[in-house]
Amino acid sequence: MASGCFVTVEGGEGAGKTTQLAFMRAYLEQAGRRVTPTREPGGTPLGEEIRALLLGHRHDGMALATETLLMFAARAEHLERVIRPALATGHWVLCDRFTDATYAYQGGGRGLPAQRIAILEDWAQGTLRPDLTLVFDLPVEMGLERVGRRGAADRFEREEKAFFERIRAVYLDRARRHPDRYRIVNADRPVEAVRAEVETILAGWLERC
Ligand code: T5A
Repeated sequence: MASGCFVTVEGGEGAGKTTQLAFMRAYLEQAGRRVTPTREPGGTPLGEEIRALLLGHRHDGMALATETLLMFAARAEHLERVIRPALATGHWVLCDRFTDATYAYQGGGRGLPAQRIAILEDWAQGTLRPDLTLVFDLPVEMGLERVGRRGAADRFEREEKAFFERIRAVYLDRARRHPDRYRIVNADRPVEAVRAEVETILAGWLERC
């Protein structure tokens, strides 16, 4: 059976990833594809427990190495139990954040050298990389305003604006350096306009997976 397509969605806080991922799922299912939607950190029972440790406030100030290794611990479990099995049975895997988020947040945001992340990436993933990564881009203030309306901030959402500017810069840099894999989507538009562009991108990939 053909391997499925591995699609990740990335971007800063409140970029609309979760909103668009639901539309992406519906679009692909209508096109007759089998889809596994999932997210990081999380996506497995163990991963969701790790997510609670990472996003909650019980361990405010955890060491950067701890934070990074927990992201990859959740990711290793996710790859083994969900992502690889789904791809192997021909599913499209739609993942709300993946390793680009580690480069952006722990690398750009917190200053961990990218080479360290690359070592963990190679170890946990082997040669597996997303086929397509959509980077939802919008001004930092706008994304924070969107998530601010939701109420209590998680451990990352409490960071200062400069932290999110560095994250945005890493995403844009990675996307521009590898245009074959990444698509930058202007997320500073109404939901339906973003959706239309995303569906056009996906339409171009239906032939490939
Ligand atoms: N993280 C994650 C790391 O540090 N390293 C890693 O390796 C990984 C994998 C995850 C956190 O973990 C960090 C990054 C994150 O800080 P999360 O709660 O999953 O935490 O955070 P996000 O992925 O940022 O999820 P959010 O829900 O905050 O943002 P989304 O999914 O981008 O946005 P969404 O769709 O929920 O929309 C937010 C709000 O905006 C509205 C929606 O209705 C909603 O109210 N909205 C729009 N409003 C106007 N116009 C549009 N086009 C809109 N689209 C959505």
